[in-house]
Amino acid sequence: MFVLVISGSDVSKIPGVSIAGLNPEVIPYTAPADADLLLWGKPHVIDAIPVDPQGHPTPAIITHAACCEAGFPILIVRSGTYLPPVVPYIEMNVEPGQDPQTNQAVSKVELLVEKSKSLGQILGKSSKKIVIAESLPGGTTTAYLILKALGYNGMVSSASPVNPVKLKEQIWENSAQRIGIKPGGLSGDPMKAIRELGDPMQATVFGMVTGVLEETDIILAGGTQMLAVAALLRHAGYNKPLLVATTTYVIRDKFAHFLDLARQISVEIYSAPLDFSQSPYPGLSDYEKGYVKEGVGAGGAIWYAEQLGVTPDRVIRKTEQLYHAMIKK
Ligand code: AAM
Repeated sequence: MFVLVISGSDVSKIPGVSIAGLNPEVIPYTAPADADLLLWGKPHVIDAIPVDPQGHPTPAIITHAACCEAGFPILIVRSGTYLPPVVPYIEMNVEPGQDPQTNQAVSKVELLVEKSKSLGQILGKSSKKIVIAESLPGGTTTAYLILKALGYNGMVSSASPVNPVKLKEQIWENSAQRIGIKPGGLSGDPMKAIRELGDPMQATVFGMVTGVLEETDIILAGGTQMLAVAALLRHAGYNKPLLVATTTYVIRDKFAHFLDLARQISVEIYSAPLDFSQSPYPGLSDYEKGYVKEGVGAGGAIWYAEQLGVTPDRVIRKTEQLYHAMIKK
C-alpha cells in the first residue's frame, strides 16, 4: 500500500518560503493536484500540472509512473489541505497548519494523532508494507523547525535549487521567541513540538506509524520532511527500525545535511537512483541541477517498484512518456 498524505500550512504563504507551485496564488492547489495526478494521471482540481515558477513539473509524475509500471495500490489521506482533491480520499477533518511565528501550528494535535493512529491500525491489518508519502508545500520549513526544537543540527532540503536558508533560520528565531525556547528546547516533548511548530502531515504520519502492527514494514517516503517525522517518533520512544526512502537529488543537495541528520536520528536510508541527465525534456533533465528534487514520495515509489520487480530505469522511461504526453496537450 502506498499512502499519500496531502496537507497545507500557512508557512507556504510566507513570501520566499516555497516554490512548489507556479506562483503564490496556486500553491494551495499543489497538494490536491498532486493527489489527482497520482491517482488519475492528471489534476482535476485545477487544469494544470503543478510546476515551479520555471515550469519544472511536480515529482508526482515520477510516483505516478512507478505506480503505472508496478501497479501498487494507492490511498490518499487529506490532512488539512486548503481545498480537497477530486479523487477519492480519507478525510482527517483538520484545518491547514498555522504560521508558528504568530500562532500554534497544529492546535488539536492529540486528536489528529489519535485519528491517524486508528487509520494506521486499520491499514496495518491489511498491508504487510506501507509506504507513506507527503505533499505539503512549505513542509521543509516546518521540518526545520521540528528538527531544531528537538535539538538536531543540520539544514533541511527544499524544492528550490537555492534553498532559502536565511529565511528558514529567521522563521525559527521568530517562532522560538514566541514560545520562549532555545534549540533542543522541546527534545522531551515531541507533541508540543508539532503543536507549536509543525504541520498536520507530521502529526498524521506520526500517528499512522504508531498505529500499525509490529510485523508491518513502514517506509517513510520523502526527504528531510520525513526525517523530521522520524525524529519525532524517536523522541516519543519509538525504537523500531525506520527506513526513509528519498531520491539521490536530496542526498546530493549541497544546502542540506540529509545523511548527517539521518545518522543522528538513526534511520536507514534508500536513495532512488533517478537519472534524467539524458532526458530530452528540460523540465526533467533540470532535476539534475537541483530543481524540485523529491516530493509526493517519488523516492519511496521507486523503492516500492523495485520490490515489485520494476527497475528504476523503467520508471524513468515511463516518467518521460507521461511527461511528453502532458506537455504535448
Ligand atoms: C510536492 N509537489 C511539488 C513539489 N513537492 N510540486 C513541485 N515541486 C515540488 N518540489 P518546500 O518546503 O521547498 O516547499 O518543498 C516541499 C514540497 O516539495 C513538498 O510539497 C514536496 O512534496 C515537494
